[in-house]
Amino acid sequence: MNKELKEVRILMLGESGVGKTSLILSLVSEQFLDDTQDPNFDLPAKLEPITIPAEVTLEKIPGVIIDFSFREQNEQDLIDEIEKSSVICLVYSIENEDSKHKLSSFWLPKIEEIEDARFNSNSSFQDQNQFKRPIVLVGNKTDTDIERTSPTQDSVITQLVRSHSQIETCIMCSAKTLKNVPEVFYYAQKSVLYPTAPVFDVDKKQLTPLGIKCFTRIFKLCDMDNDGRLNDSELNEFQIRCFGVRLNSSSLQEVKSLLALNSENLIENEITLKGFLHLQMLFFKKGRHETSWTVLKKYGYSKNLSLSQDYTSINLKIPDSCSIELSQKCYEFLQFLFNKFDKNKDGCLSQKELEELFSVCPIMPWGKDVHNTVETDINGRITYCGYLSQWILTTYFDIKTSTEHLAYLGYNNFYDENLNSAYIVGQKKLISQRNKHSEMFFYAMFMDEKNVEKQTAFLQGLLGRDLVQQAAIRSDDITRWSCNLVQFQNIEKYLILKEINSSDLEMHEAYPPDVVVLLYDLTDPNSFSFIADIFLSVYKDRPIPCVIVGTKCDQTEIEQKYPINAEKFAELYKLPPPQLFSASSDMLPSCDIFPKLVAIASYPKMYPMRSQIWSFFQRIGAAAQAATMHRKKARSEQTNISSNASIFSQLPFFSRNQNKKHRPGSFYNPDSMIFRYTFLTATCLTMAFLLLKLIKKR
Ligand SMILES: Nc1nc2c(ncn2[C@@H]2O[C@H](COP(=O)(O)OP(=O)(O)OP(=O)(O)O)[C@@H](O)[C@H]2O)c(=O)[nH]1
Ligand SMILES: [Mg+2]
Repeated sequence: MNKELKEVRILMLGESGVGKTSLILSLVSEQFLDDTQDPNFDLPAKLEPITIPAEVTLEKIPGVIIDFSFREQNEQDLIDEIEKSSVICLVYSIENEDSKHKLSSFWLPKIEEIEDARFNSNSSFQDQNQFKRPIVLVGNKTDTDIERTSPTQDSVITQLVRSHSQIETCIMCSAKTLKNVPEVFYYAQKSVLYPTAPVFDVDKKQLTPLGIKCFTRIFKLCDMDNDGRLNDSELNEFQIRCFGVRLNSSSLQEVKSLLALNSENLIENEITLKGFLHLQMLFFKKGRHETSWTVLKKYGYSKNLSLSQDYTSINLKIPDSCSIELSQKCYEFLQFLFNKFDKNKDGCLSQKELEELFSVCPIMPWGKDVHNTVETDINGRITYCGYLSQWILTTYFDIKTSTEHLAYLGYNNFYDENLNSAYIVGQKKLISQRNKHSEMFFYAMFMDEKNVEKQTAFLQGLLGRDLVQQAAIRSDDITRWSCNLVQFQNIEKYLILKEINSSDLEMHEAYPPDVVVLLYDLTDPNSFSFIADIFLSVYKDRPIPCVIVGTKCDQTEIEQKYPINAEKFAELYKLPPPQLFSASSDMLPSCDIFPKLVAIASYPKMYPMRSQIWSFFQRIGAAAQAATMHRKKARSEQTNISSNASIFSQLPFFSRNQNKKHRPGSFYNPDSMIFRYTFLTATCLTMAFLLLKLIKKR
């Protein structure tokens, strides 16, 4: 059912006296009201609009029949009515040659002129492949010449149908004998609901390029195992999805024998894309437009063959203060897609595989920069984690685009439901109300705009790339985002890093960050004053956690030109102790900063207590191990901490990470050593206590 179409508006046009009003009256009253026989009856020039109730129409969409008469109306009325109509019934009388010739000399050019003016005034029509409204040619008064009852007998009419693609069909009828009168209105409705022109080229007798594109997408979505063919089970699923019934074996055989006429239509008894397109073409050739249109509509297409608004959008109430996240169902769909297109099963999507995955979308949505935004393997192929990261990023910042892509990729048909279930209304954007169990977090970074390379280093650090790897990135492909899965204790979160500068401060309102990272360059003496000023002017009084991070910690630190140093500054404003970061290949990238950011964002309510909390934990020596997920080594070294542990015991030991030489990827963490010693001592003491108790009892 086409929800976008509220009614089918049928406009009756043609020369005066051809029988437009009579046809409508004959349909409604089921009898011919003959004004020539009854001197007391005068046919009105024009009837009021007549409604055809939804119950008796195709697809339960009501119809409205509009009469037109130049006896009462003028040219402007004609323009207005044509613009409002869905279909035009262009009537001529077979007993009146002039009414037939006026079709080509006046009516068809006039309609075309009005359509063209509409197209030119709204260029988006052409962009969206909007199509001109269909025309049904109606030859009335067949009762006057019983020899001429078929339009094919008339060379003028045959020629007109050939030369005007807008003419959907031609039908002969008689208002007097009621012959074919209901059919006139049935075909008019049909031409609106199942139009030929967008899908099938009548002249060439083949599918239009746009029709081919749409059916190719449908074929690819149905080809669940991505082998380029539809097997019986895929074909049956398609059949059930579109028509609600299975294909019985004899109909299946019938379809296949029809296709077998061309060897390219079937391979090993399975239907190829060529065969599928051939089948759709046959439906149009045989006038079974509704069969193909049922398929097209099921896969989201509206009558101009663009995906309908209903199919590509969501209808969810998202309070201003809330963000939206991908649902479990959506993750499962994305996982299915990944597996379907990861043909060589190497756990990564190569550029070719990625292009195939998105080949059902109008354009390839992920540019080259995606390789520098999310995790890839050493050959630059996107890993599963990287693939999900990019979806999360797009969803967070551009839900409309993300939703459209899901629609093109067939989410609606995969689950046979709309896109609402692809999302959950997520965490509160306000930091104080945020739910710590949300799927992901968002971090903003703030940096000195003059030092662009620092930002890239930090963004790429999240992806585990050192300076050597970063040097290979082309300047055009440098991004201002990155996203990766980060693990902090037993919490796994996608961490989004967004680089901002002083001109992007309004980002805070639209996408409030969980944590602001203030980066300064340890080797630039003016660097700290910049972020200190930013903190004091922008963040001091905001409830957003801020972390100061000194970059290039592999180099010799130079004293900053600022009255107090970073540690004192952090202490004064109750910030966590400043952290260090280096992207140098012989040091890190020092990825331990990223789990710490997750830790802060996980417990934002602790933030107002700021440094007291951290110093308290420093004193008691509680420690937690944190590591980024994308390093497998880190996984195996991970300490298992009970998920029932109190919120306090989960807080990371947040001392400044000293400028120690770490083996790349080893994630050696002095904090976790303290934890282990504490744990060992506590265990020994408990055991000694139990032993003493036992001895005493005896
Ligand atoms: N024999 C015959 N006469 C018809 C038929 N349909 C209409 N007429 C007659 O043709 C004449 C014109 O019919 P109308 O229905 O008024 O024609 P119209 O197209 O509405 O004309 P305008 O309102 O002037 O534009 C009337 O006398 C009708 O009785 C038909 O099927 N057969
Ligand atoms: Mg009339």
